[in-house]
Amino acid sequence: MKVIKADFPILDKKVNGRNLVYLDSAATSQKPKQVIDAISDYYRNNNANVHRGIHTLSVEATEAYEGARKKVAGFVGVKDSSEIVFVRNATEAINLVAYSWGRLNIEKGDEVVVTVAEHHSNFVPWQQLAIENGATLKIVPIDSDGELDIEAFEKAISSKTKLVAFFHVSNVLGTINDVKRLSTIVNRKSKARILIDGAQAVPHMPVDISKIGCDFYVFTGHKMLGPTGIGVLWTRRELLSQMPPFLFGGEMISKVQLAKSTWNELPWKFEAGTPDIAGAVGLGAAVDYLSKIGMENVRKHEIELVEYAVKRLSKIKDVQIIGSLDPKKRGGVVAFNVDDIHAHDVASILDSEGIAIRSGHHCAQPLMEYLGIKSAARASFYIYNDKSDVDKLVEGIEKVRKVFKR
Ligand code: C6P
Repeated sequence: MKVIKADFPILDKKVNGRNLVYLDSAATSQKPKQVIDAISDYYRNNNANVHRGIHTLSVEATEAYEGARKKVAGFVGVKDSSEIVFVRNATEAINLVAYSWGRLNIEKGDEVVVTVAEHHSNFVPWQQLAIENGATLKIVPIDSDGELDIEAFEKAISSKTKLVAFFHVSNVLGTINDVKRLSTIVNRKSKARILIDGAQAVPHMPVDISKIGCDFYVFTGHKMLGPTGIGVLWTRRELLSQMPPFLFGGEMISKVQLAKSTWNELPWKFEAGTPDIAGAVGLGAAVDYLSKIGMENVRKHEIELVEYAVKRLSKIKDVQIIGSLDPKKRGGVVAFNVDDIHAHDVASILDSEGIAIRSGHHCAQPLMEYLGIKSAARASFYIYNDKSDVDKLVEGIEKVRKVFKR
């Protein structure tokens, strides 16, 4: 894959007098000019509210918004685009399920299964639901290689299980779950619903939701070259039809009377108020951009980069890499610690060299507790990174060691 840094205007920026080396795409990706231009073009030429007006601009805006939904559906193997609900982000998608489906279906004595490596967004909503409705939250551990303990996973599922929620790709370990295999286990052992958090998967590898065997799949636009403020919930139509609305008000209604109201068709029943139209347009452009490269090529590129990063980082004295060292088993994130130096110190020295990484608990405090660490530094890669970025990271870490006299 050819790395096209020139498509990403922000990569020309100097940070602390150095060329920016952006290694924080797992937090949010940078945006190519094609996405920035699509959003700007929408506001310049087509801006109006959707589904409301008869006038030309409103028709254009509606076409742009619904066209983006079709693109997104096609990108993840969904045939019926009315199963794609636009929300703000992955977090809102999970909350939508927890509030709408969860509070209706999970009762005292039921069990909800999650893994210890979930992002808070796929942990706290279920923990909260379990507390409120008197259900039990079961937490599946990981092994020393950062892989899910499949035996424990299988054991955790029973006839009492009502929901199983797990990540597709971990934002800390990089671990890629075999989501099809996990879904098969759940479907064989129970009637539980399955929710998959694809926030770190859809931007980085081919994902065909129709082949997984899950019930809910969520992802977020800003990590896949799209703008912030737009995310996606996929659910089967049959399930969506049974679920009550999450938010009430304009757009999501069919008829409002003094005594009662009825709900709009799918997916608009779940899209209350004026949606993020420009966000959807931007996400559509991001999908076009990624499709042109090909997700197989994106994945291949990241395997190469991670392989190189793991090779170089493991040669630095005092660097401990978290998770598997096998690049084929992990996504484009490499979390690490440099001896006992706090990850924030690592990140701020790297920042002084123009290198952006994330540090801290990565919104995965249960995992940090399980691993017995307080924080970690994390470099995460995407299509605009190349091996020279890894080299700069390595030089930066050597500087950290020098500053701390290691
Ligand atoms: N992880 C990270 O730096 P939102 O914020 O809703 O768009 O995405 C939440 C989310 C859910 N699941 C996983 C696996 C994630 O990695 C994230 C976001 C960022 O790791 C920001 S905390």
